[in-house]
Amino acid sequence: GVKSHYNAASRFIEENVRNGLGNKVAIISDDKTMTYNELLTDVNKFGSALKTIGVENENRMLLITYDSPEFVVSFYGAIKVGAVPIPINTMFQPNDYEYVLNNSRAKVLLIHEDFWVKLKDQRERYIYLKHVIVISDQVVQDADVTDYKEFINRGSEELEPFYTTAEDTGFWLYSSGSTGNPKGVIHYQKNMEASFKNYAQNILKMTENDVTFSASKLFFAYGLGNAMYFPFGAGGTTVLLKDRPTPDKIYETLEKTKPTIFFGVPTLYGSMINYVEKTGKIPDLSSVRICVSAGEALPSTFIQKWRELFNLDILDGIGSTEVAHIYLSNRIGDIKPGSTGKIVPGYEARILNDQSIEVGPNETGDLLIKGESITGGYWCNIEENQRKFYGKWMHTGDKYYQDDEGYFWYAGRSDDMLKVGGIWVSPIEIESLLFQHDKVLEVAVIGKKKENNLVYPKAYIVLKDGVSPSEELSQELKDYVKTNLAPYKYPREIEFLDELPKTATGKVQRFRLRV
Ligand code: 3SK
Repeated sequence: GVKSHYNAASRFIEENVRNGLGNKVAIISDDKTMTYNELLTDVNKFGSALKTIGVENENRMLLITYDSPEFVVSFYGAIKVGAVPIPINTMFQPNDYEYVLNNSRAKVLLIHEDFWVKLKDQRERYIYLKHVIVISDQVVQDADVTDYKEFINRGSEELEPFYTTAEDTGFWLYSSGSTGNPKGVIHYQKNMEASFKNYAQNILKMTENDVTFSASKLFFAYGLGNAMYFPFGAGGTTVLLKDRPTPDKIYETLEKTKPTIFFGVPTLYGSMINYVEKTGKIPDLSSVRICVSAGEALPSTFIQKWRELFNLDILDGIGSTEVAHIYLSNRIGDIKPGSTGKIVPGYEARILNDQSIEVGPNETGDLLIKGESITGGYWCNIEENQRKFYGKWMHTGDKYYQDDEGYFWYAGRSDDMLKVGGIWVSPIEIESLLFQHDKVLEVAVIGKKKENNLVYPKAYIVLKDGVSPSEELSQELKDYVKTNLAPYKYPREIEFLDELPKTATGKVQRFRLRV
């Protein structure tokens, strides 16, 4: 028989209205606010408008939009009718979008016009795409697409949730791989509730009095929890910022909107600290009760500096797109600077050696995680699924050790992936692109550590005969990466070599470049 009814849009939107929070502000965005009543109405309208264009349960919809009410409305509107929203990185390049559109077989694309102008000329390459809905400040005139405002007004204000169960697909996210293309990570309807309970309630003690602000965008798994399903799970309020999260913008937003929880990544905390040191102005963060960092290990100096500047703690943790959110974390009142803290209740961890035997304290091994919010697997990717999942356990790809007191310490990756500014970057992808440049003979990309242990991509390049190294060429190659891949992937440093270190069989010895 069919399992009992559970729909995540009912849980995260409707339930707040049923609980008497209808007139409460759910979203603060630019100078506008949206109450839970208004949000529910728009979710219903969007969901029923999807039905008017023939969208059915399990059909997929790609979202390429800024952090905005439209993101939230369309995400939950799709879930309410049993369809599957897939938020996508807005820093991707057109070939990445072509890949995810075709790989996901999305029927519908919801896109801000700033991104659509870069894609529309190749529409015939998106083989499964039937409908494009464009968000714009103006009325969109193009006959091949539908204007968001016009679209949502087709829908009815009343909408019954589709009969989904907790184990139906709720949403997908795409996660970058060390080789090849991004992988579609399938999350169930129940997974948002599981990570809300495990992390937002147990660790952050989130309640309806909380106002969240995340510098990391909603299309990241980190941002999606921070700024959407955590605050809505608690009946709280989220602050959404459309702009790029620069330190001045972040401080301005913090002072203006007065959140109680702030979420960032280590490089951002670093530049926010620099900004204060440079300008000599201490912004007013008195509304904030706790700050969170994830993405990569937070240098302990940042924890100390932040305390000195703002009298605030930063909780460092680690999560993944596959787990939906954070599974190892420091706790309020229990922070061991430099460590990733302890296991979040609701998850279990194992550290295994090369023979798959569990290691003792202070021994480094591969970290595996088990818990309720973990993905059902990657879409159409048998090989990665077999490599990554082992019964209920998932290989994180991270090396860790646990100290005598039970705190976890990050000890590197088991593959070549780098975290740059909290975002996965594949050195192999950068190498493959640079290799196509007509002046490049050989290339190897590694993660170079700055003095605070944060990592950036560095490329070692052997040039073709007759090409001379120069500052201009170095800039040309950096720009080449910036314009052909998501810009944050470009190598911050390039070193020209006469040859790359290699084994007798010709394999590049990256470890010799890493020193
Ligand atoms: O990068 C992380 O640590 C992270 C945290 C929460 C959710 C998703 C991710 C990738």
